[in-house]
Amino acid sequence: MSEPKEEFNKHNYSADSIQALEGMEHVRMRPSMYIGDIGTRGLHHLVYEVVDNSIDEALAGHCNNITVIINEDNSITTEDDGRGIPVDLHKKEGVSALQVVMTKIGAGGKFDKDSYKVSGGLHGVGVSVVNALSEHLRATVYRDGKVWEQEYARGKPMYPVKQIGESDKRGTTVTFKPDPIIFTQTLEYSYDTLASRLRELAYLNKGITIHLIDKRHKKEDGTFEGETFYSEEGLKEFIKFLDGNREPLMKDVIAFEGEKNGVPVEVAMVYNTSYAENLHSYVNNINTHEGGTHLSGFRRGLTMTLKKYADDSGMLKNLKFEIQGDDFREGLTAIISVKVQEPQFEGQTKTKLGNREVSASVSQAVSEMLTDYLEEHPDDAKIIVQKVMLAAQARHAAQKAREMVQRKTVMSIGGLPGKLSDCSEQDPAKCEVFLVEGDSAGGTAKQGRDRAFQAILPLRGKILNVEKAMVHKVFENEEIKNIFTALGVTIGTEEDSKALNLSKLRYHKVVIMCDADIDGSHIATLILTFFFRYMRELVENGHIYIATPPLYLVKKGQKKEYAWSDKERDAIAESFGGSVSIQRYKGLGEMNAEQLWDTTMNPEFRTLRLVQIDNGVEADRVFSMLMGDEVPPRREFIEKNAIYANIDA
Ligand code: 0RA
Repeated sequence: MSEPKEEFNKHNYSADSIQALEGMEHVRMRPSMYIGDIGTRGLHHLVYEVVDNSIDEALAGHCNNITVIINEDNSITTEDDGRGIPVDLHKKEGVSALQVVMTKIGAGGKFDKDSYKVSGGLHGVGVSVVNALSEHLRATVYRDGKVWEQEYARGKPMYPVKQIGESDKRGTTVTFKPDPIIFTQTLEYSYDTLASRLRELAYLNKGITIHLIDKRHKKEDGTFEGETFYSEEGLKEFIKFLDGNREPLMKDVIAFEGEKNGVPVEVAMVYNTSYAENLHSYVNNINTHEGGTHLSGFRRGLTMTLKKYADDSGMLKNLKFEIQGDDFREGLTAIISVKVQEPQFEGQTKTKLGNREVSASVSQAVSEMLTDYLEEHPDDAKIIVQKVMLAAQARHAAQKAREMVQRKTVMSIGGLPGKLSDCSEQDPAKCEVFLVEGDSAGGTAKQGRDRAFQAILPLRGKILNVEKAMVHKVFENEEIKNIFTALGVTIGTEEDSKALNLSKLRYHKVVIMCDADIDGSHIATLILTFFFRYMRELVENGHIYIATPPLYLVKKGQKKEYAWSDKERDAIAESFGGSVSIQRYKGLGEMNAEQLWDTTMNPEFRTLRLVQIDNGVEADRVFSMLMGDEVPPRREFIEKNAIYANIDA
């Protein structure tokens, strides 16, 4: 066995390696700068960062299989069958290339600029960041018949890269355990979160096999929980998966794949019977939910091609309305994926593509694929044009309804909904509004609140299911109009009928407060669907919360404590000892004002759950499933996920 030719001596670090060390220290001091946050998102981001490197190997044509293992102790192992990280001496750094990749921030993995590297997470920071934020990491490289290894403690090499054996395998295996000093909120990996992202990656990069194995959960047959993601057809299959709960208007998914002006472009789209527009775009496998030039290129290509087809077909002769861009996208689900060598990301969350040249590439790709499709499928073409005409008609109706909402909001002072019990504080940053299910719970909340900064808006019964309603129905709905006016949010500008104006937002915390039962969680889901579809930025900016009322009150004599789960209830009962009385809260209405304040509204003691969108595509699919027509998948999902399911039985 041989050692790489290098000096490993803490007294003779080169200037560069001292810099590397400082870089790693900086990551530990300012982790959010590199991975977004140090909560559950950042924790999962570590996995994506390593997997991105394996995906790069696959895109370069050197890797077919990637495996992600959640180990029993919540450490992660990723394996790939790529070329393996080089282990030879890195001339400039004077140590093994492996050590450079693992300890130098911004080395990014690849040394030659020409290599075809396009992936790289939102922050695209490289495995060294994962290393810096792990209490322990082991990198094993299978390359040229040999096996090499190096381990690190909080990013620092524990020994020089060494050969540990021989093998004809090829690839890289990395095992890391996130550092509890950094990740103070949670160290537990979510199977579902990882599965959604890996599934997405498999659709975005067809032909790669990605395994997920959860060693924390052994099944009855002795194997572990897990899934394999593989897509033969890429985006076409992604659309089918995404739109599985919607009814398609056409036989086939329309798809394009190719290179336009040096930009690899993939597009897939389908029309369905819904009224929602579902466009998802990616740059280098990153979901660009703020859109950008690739998305505007898609829109332009779509509008121009369909308009031309409709004009030529003569179907528009008797149309009394002018058709607008929006009208072409009602009931449209589409995915646009481009690979850009030097992407410029802009926008609040740096998920908006700025590269000008990409717009024309996508627009041309769409024109080509759509023109061909319409010519070959005249029946589908007719259905699409009819759908567009209906959308134009509905938009005119919606416009009127929207102007009503608008007018009400503008009159703001004195124009607030009668049902809103406002707070006295004027600074939105300090204000909260509780959206409360039902007038009676609304009454209790009104008594229990701190009126200085807490407002109450009671909502009557089940609010409108916006997933199934046409846009103008949504804007005509009394409860929804109240939400817009109470929050001070307006929608629609000259250029974009769906643009939100949040500049007059009246509360920075919007809290959904519903009963802790199946009905309550259904209502909460309806309200969330509304926010997701019509005020998504409010969700993205972290303004939407869910209140968590307790499920039980455990009493013995003077002693009383609330419980939020069966487990907690039993633990409290045991600590009280002897016979205790247990009251189960079926709904908010069973609590008095003081109890509601103590448990659910008082910032000192309550738990608010922040609503976050981890994976926009998955969220879209889940909402379309929960609120759509198909009952069986909805039931299955609720049974699997409803935390309230068992207490209602
Ligand atoms: C640097 C250079 C090369 C590959 C890699 C890094 C690499 C990194 C990771 C991380 C996980 N799996 C990986 N696989 C490869 C190019 C290798 C060459 O030119 O031989």
